[in-house]
Amino acid sequence: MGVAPVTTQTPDHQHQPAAGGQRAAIVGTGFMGRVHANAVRAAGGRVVGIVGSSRERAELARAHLGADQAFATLPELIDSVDVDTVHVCTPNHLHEPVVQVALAAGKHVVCEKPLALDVAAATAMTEAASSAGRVATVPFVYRFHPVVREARERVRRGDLGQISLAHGSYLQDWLLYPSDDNWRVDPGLGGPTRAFGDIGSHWCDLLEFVTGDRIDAVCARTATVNQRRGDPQPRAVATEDVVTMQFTTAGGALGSVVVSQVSPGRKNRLLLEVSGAQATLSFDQENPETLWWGGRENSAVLVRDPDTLSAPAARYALVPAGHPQGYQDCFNAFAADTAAAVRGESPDGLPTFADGLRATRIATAVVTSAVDGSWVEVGG
Ligand code: SOE
Repeated sequence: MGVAPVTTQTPDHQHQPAAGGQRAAIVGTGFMGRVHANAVRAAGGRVVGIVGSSRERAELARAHLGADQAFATLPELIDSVDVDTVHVCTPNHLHEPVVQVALAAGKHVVCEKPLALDVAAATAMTEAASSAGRVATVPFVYRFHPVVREARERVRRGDLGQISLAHGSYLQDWLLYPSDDNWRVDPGLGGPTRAFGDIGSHWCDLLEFVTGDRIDAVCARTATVNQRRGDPQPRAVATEDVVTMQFTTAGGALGSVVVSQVSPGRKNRLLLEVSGAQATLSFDQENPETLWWGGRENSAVLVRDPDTLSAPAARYALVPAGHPQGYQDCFNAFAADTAAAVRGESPDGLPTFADGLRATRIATAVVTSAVDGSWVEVGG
């Protein structure tokens, strides 16, 4: 992926968002690039350019993603077309250099998670976005399920009572077999934690988003179930397939989470359950149209019904109950709120680089704990 230093000064007019939507550039030609492209268009924007690891790959992806033009490097794209926002969908090790190039050119940025390979890089990116005065967001998109907003609103109102316990899991199976492989497996490209950085980060973000509480210390164990991967030439694997983590929160709750990319039959099974003095809430990302609300006398399954949800949740309910919404809708809402932030609005609950930095701090504490076998303060 080309990230040579930017040599051009950005004309002032390029800082103005296009009327009617964002002019977006996408860096990266994989699955996530397609999801971002769909979201940009759904939010009324246009994908004006795509950058790939080579001109040929970019050109192949251009037609597939419906982008206007293909480029081999980001500086080349920035020099050639007017762009408001750069979406960084590269392997993780390129997030920092690509983001820095985009910010130096005065662009707003959306960067995939994990934001960076370590806390120093995530801090530098967050500070660079802040001093550039640009919008910088991270797609922790499960925040945009309407029933997640409902859960958060009920916690805010005090309906749950004092929270004592939080637990759950994020389970997948796409790396089940030793022949399953991906760039995320390589720590040089994906970072020192794979399962936790990739999907455990989503769980922790959702917990902190819904409860408003913060994980303050962790004690983790990791295991690499498939010690060798690759077909036809297996190689040693240095990143974990599964993680178990216990934690405490600043608000005094206890919790635990199980993270796995080798759980047969589980695809994106993010389960979050939180118990307070009055009620328990339970959210399952694979069934995101409902929220379980437990009480000592009565329990209920709440339906994503725009007519009955609280206002902050109904805002994200696009269609009547019974017509399911899903993952791409979350991404579309995230892109729409990012565009609103670029216009100077402050959408509630928009995940920013500060949240990406926060996730990197937690992931780093998990890695340290798994090595040391001790409880580790998250800090920050
Ligand atoms: C792969 O594990 C992946 O695409 C993650 O990177 C996403 O963040 C998650 O939403 C789905 O699974």
